[in-house]
Amino acid sequence: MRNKRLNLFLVSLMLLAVLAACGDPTATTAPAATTTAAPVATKAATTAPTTTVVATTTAATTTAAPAATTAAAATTAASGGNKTFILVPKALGIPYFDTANKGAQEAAKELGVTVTYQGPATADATQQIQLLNSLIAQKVSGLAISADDADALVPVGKTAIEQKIPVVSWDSNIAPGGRQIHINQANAEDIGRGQIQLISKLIGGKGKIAILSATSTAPNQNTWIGFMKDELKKPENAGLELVATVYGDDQDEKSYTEAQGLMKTYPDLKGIISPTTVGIAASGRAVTDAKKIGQVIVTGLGTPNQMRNFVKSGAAPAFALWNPGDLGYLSIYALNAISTGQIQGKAGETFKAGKLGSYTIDKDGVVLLGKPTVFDASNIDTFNF
Ligand code: RAM
Repeated sequence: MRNKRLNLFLVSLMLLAVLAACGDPTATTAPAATTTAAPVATKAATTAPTTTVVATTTAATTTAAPAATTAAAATTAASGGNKTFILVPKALGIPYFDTANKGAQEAAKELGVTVTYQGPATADATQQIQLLNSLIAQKVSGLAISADDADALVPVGKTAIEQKIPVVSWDSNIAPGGRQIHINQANAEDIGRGQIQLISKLIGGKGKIAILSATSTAPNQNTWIGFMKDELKKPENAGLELVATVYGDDQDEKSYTEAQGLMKTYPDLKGIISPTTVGIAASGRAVTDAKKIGQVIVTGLGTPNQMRNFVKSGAAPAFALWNPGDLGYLSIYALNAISTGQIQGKAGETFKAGKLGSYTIDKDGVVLLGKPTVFDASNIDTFNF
């Protein structure tokens, strides 16, 4: 009798274990797999920034790919899709791009696709092209790229499109021909001219200013700088003198050193415009460390979380940006719309992008996210990214 009871107990235990193992795989595996895929890829590259991109790619794909496949398999069961899109930033390890990836993951969940986040260790076009070639060879379902060089990426973008792998650029454009759509964060002219208007307001319309940019080939920064220079030609900006444009390559230390160099070379410098989230934060720190708060004013494009202290201290009283999360979200919706044949990337076509609403492709193949926000002491605490 006792044996019989024991046997029954053991059988029940086994049954429970089997039932637990057969539980809904989409509920448990999919979210875990999706969230591990991205950080693993990021960590592999950021902890070893000196490794070549090939090593980075291998690390990212060997570790991220199986997880991504699991997620894809799980979502296939739930929604009938099995696409894996890749969100490619200019470089890994930059909070702005990490936030874009968060938005991309949100879109992926809504669309029932997988998005992995893979990029070069530094903002370098050659490394980015190597990575893209490897992703094409893996036959991924689509590429969303923030380009390190507009023209250098055209051939690789063309190859992908020829192989039926849709390509959108976002944030930093690939020249037409190398992508089907470009997702632009905001009107480039407004961004560029707005930067000069902002510094003029902050330093009272008079004095020496310098630009601390990202890399010298960065398509987005170069376009904005073009408009800044044009804005400086206006009579109302005659009091502003642009003395230098330097490049911190979207690397924190290099940007910091460049900001220090500007203050040394131009002791009477009044302002630094840094149209890059990496450069503006490094400039804020350099001005603070040099005890030049109020003497050298920093502005540009930054993330509220990185700039909050500099706004409060007065090192960077105001700056601008859009929501990078929305940019990543919209990019994945656009890529999915091409991938599913809803649109081909032609002017006038319209697609839906979840919570953001409908978007239309303009005559240049560009989709515009919206308008930038100016952050200052009055609103900085209401933003968290
Ligand atoms: C950096 C990158 C990115 C740019 C922002 C403003 O994060 O250079 O391309 O859009 O700054």
